[in-house]
Amino acid sequence: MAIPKTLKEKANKAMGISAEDARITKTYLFVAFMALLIGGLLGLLQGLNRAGLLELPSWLNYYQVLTAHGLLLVVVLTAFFTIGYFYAALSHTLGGLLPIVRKMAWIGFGLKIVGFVFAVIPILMGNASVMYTFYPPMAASPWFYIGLALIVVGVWICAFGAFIQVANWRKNNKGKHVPILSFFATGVFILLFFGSLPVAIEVIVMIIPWSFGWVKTINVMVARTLFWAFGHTLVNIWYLTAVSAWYVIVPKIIGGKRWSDLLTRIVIIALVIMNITGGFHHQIIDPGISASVKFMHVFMSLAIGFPSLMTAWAMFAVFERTARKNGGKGIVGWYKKMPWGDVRFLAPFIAMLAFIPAGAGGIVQSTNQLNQVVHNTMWIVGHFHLTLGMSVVMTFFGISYWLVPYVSKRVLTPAINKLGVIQTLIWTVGMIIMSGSMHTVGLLGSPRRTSYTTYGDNATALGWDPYLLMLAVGGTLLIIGVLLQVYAVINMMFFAPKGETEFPIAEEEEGASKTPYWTERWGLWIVIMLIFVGMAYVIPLTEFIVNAPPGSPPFKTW
Ligand code: HEM
Ligand SMILES: [Cu+2]
Repeated sequence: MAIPKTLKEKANKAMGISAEDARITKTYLFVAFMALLIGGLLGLLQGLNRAGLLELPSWLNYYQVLTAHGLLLVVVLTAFFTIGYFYAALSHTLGGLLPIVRKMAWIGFGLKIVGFVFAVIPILMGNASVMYTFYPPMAASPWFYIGLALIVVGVWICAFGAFIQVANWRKNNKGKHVPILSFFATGVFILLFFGSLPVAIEVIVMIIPWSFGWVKTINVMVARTLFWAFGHTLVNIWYLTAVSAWYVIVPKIIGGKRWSDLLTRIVIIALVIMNITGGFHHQIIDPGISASVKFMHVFMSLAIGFPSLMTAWAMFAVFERTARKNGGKGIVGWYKKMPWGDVRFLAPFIAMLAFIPAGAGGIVQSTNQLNQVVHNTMWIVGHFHLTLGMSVVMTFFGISYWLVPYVSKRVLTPAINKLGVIQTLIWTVGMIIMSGSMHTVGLLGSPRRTSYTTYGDNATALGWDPYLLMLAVGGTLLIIGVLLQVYAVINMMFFAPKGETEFPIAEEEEGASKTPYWTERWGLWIVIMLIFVGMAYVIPLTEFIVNAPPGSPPFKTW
């Protein structure tokens, strides 16, 4: 049994991905980059509007655009990219997808697309301008929420497909460690499943009956809390996906070795265990939550800083070691030996650098007193364009330059690589300008989620104008970046020269110590995670329900 199995795995590695597995990832990535294209264009409209340069027509409301921008980029782009990427990784490292797993990927795909159509029609009709957070008591058409529920179920089916694939491999490879990229995938899909349970309860149990009018009122605090138990986890799912490429892919691209396998696995386990428990840092201003519970959530949020610092350390250790091996000299002179002209390195490298100010901003927001200053201002929008729009998305861009050719059986040409380098620089400058002016104008009091207004020519509001103009300048550069990136993906998917592209996975260092087998005890990690989740949420949710204020009927505020 064991011999044909490994033979099949070897064949899979040597001959590249099977056509059926490739089709899954290719389709998921295609949808992800279409979401980037449409979402980016909507972002430009918002940016121009906020700068006072563009008045939206009466049939296209600012909040309608904002809802679509958020949903396309926060849900569609990220979910489709993550699943497409990790399914390719599972296929590559575990010897090809099982037929049942392939089927689940397609059923999940169908449900997500149908769900998206259900959600988008009410948005287009102006019946769902509730933004991607859809906080009650704002209420959209029930079909919007039914669409969201279908998307979540579609994601679950993909998560269970991944679990089946990994469990099958473990059964056939008793005592072996799951290959590192599939270990990352396991962590990500566990978080996706457990993290989306709360939002599924919010949408299916609470909001859908309420928006249909079957129940009259809703408990707003419970709904918000369930949303952020999910929303905060989602953020860290993106992060863990990006981090997987930093640990495993980037070292290979620069010709180096991976950092300690054991410590990498510990970072993954720590992120899975501690993630869901941080949700209240999005609700620091919310009433009815005791200071001690908020403090605990903030503590847990900051605890995630620890594995992040380990990551930063690990990355620079790998860079320096590799550069010195290639003849790099001096305390910092070794940086000259890095492959700066290779977009597969440059994009994720800048993404990592962006995480330094992005993480620092996150610590600011998690601090009670500072949160009062920046809450619901444009600062927050600056923050997540830096974290998601730069750290995460630029890593995804970097991945696309080998993953798209890999699944399309084509190659990255020097011309597209050059285009990618230019794209990376444009995106970097655009994001720095846009996010920088968002942070600044937020500190000056400009609110987020507010279309252009001068508040009757109030002096403070007029003082925001120069920054909002810079925001639009950054946004214009970004849309050029979007167009170049989508062009590169389409080219690599359908037009680049045929050929084999490698799935780059770095080896462990020679003489690395053996990773202990306890790292594979996912059952135990899940139990510990659930204990943490219980600690964080049982008491406040019980209080919200037992001492509930009067519930709220639905409101259409737009
Ligand atoms: C062409 C590039 C982009 C431009 C010009 C742009 C611009 C903007 C602007 C002006 C806002 C609204 C500010 C407000 O009124 O609150 C916004 C919101 C947002 N953007 Fe972007 N953005 C771009 C790309 C992205 C990307 C790549 C992502 C994530 C992957 C992203 C995620 C978001 C999110 C989550 C919101 C918040 C929506 C809400 O508050 O409901 N954006 N963007
Ligand atoms: Cu968070």
